[in-house]
Amino acid sequence: AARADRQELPPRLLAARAAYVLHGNDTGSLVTAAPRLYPHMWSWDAAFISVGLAHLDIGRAVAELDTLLAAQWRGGMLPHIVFTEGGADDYFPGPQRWGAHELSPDAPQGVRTSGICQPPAHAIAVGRLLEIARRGGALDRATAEDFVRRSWPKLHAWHRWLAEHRDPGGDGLLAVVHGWESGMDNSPRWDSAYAGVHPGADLPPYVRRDLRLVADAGMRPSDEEYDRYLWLVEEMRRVGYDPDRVVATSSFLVGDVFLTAIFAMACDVLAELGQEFGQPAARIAELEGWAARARSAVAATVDPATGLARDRDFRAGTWSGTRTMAGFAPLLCGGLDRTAERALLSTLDGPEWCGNPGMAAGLVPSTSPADEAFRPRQYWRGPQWPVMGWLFGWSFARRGWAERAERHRAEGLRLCSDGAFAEYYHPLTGEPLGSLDQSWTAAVVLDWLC
Ligand code: 2M8
Repeated sequence: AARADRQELPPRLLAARAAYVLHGNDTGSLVTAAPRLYPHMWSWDAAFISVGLAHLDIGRAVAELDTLLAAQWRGGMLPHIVFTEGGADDYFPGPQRWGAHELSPDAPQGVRTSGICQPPAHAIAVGRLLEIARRGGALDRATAEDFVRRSWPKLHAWHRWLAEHRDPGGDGLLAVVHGWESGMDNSPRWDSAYAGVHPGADLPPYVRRDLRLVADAGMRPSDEEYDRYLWLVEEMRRVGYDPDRVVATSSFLVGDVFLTAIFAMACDVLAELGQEFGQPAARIAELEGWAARARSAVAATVDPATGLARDRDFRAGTWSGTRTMAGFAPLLCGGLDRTAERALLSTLDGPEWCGNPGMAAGLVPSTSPADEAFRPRQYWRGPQWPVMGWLFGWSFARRGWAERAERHRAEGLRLCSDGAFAEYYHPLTGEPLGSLDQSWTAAVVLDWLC
């Protein structure tokens, strides 16, 4: 049960506060991921944020995704950060440190970005945005439908880039070249792969900014982790962000099972939108093929001993063994046989996960409280992330599990009813952690409420 000393805002007030947060973080052309810690646009944040914006103003929601798409790289990659004008020194690593535009001919003109990507949740957001718009008037519908037509080829190119450049095993399991690409930066999923990353003596010096912006530095990754994060950037700089040379040379190359599940779902949504909006049959067939490959690749990672899906370290040739939320990837995208799926669902409901009697709300924690890597206050090592709760709920609804989807919504709202819109929450106490007024948290709360 939620802690007695937590305030609980009534739904209407909570929705008003969520709208106020999105408005407050809006620079005009983009909604920053958070007011101080993340003063720029992040790729997958923008996807979730656009779903929240759709409840307030369809045109503004479309503009958010247009801003991201305008930063698409020549080969199709959507960059993980789009930097706000002028805001070079308020986040580290900023555009200078990435040097993407100086080093790569593929970087977009007129806007500065990082040189890596993030999970492809965008088509999922576009599908949801269209649903929301269709509940509104003719103008909303027309705006959203026009956007689907305009954005479809760009999203297809993004998916093609992933399928062509990030499938080093050739079986559909998509790889990340940096933990930041997974969006779950310091998850124990990556610990063993990061142990193989050895920062060179020539790693240029740097000063972190993030530690000054959270109440407790222990909520953020360690300095040793940051050295490795920056060393990987250095490696990519040295090959000019050429996508294939990056995959060939990066000392971190891990098949990310959660990103792959998101890709499978996003390909399905994009294929469906393509059918509806008369896009070329050959391209729709490509999407269906990528979805099928991704789905079976996700299922193939399952550990026979635990039933959980695993990441694959391509450099070391090993599977990851920790119990993180990524283990449930096959429940999101499907692909398991009935028996395996039932077993995984009961693991999800059991005491090591959502059914843990000590938890304040029954949302999937980033790491199982039963795992030795569990750190309840530290970022992706234990806290619950409302935005991930939304993704689980959305996927479950799509899979036809309405009751489970509704439970995620109710538990997510319970966690967020304090109105802090925290980046993440302590799973045992419900304490808000990380950044407050985090945009994607406000966005998913709005979608849950409206
Ligand atoms: C976090 O990641 C950034 C680096 O990309 C950071 O720690 O500076 C992650 O939670 C990531 O998933 C998220 O997109 C980003 C902005 O919310 O913050």
